[in-house]
Amino acid sequence: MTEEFCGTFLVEEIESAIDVDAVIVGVPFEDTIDFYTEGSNLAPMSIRKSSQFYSGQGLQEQSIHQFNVLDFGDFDLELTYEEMQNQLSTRVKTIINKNAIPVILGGDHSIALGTAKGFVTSNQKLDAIIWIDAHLDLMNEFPENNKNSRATVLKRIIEQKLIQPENIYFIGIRGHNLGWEEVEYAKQNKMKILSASEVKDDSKRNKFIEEILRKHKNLYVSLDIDVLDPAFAPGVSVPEPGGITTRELFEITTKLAKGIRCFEVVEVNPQLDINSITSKTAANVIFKLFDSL
Ligand SMILES: [Mn+2]
Repeated sequence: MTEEFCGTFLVEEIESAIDVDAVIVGVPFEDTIDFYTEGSNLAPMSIRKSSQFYSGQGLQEQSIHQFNVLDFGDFDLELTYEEMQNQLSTRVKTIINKNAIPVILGGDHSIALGTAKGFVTSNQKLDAIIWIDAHLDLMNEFPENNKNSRATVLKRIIEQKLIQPENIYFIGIRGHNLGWEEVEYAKQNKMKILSASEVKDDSKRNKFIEEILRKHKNLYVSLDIDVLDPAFAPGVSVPEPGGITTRELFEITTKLAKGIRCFEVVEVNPQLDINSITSKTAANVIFKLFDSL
């Protein structure tokens, strides 16, 4: 049985819905590459369950309870990459065309190709992608011979011309797990990077976000939860030490909130988690978003 995200209403279709502010969509898709530990396909249900642990109400009046938020449940588990992309892009497009915000629960990061396609085919213009992540996800193939993994997905989004590379902003990049080819690719194509250590600098962080909001209106924010330090989010497939704090992530999403037209959180891996803290954190990022919309 599907348990809805706290503060939302479970629905089986959204075509007939009116005055919707946001729609939760679960995409329990995970590639079958041996390199990664399985488990991110368990994330949508785990995040929903974790959300039920909370009231959803914070210190300020505005909360998820002031909005009409629907929960569309999860996609089937057994979809191929192609099928998942088609279903996700159709759903994202339908939601954006209703002037509502898709709030997508992944899944691994490879789902983002479907999200980006959905945004681009909607009646809204995709102005910028904000990739909040420890990694660039710009590898051509990773692992070898695989062009559709969580490490290559942003490269595919660019190749399919869904976004101009200079309208891509990275937040939280770090570690020693990057490919030199992707670092060069990002630089050559003038993508903007706020590294994890720069996130720590309040003025640098605020300047970076203000520039995004000054230049762009309709944002697609793709949050890979491994941007957080593994101490804050241990349940991820590719942990990188030296990450940002949950508090810093809240600062970032709060500031970006007004520009967000599409939001996703990916890479929660309940199989590797400790006391569901990563799922609970993901649920709270979503609560926090509604506090500031
Ligand atoms: Mn990623």
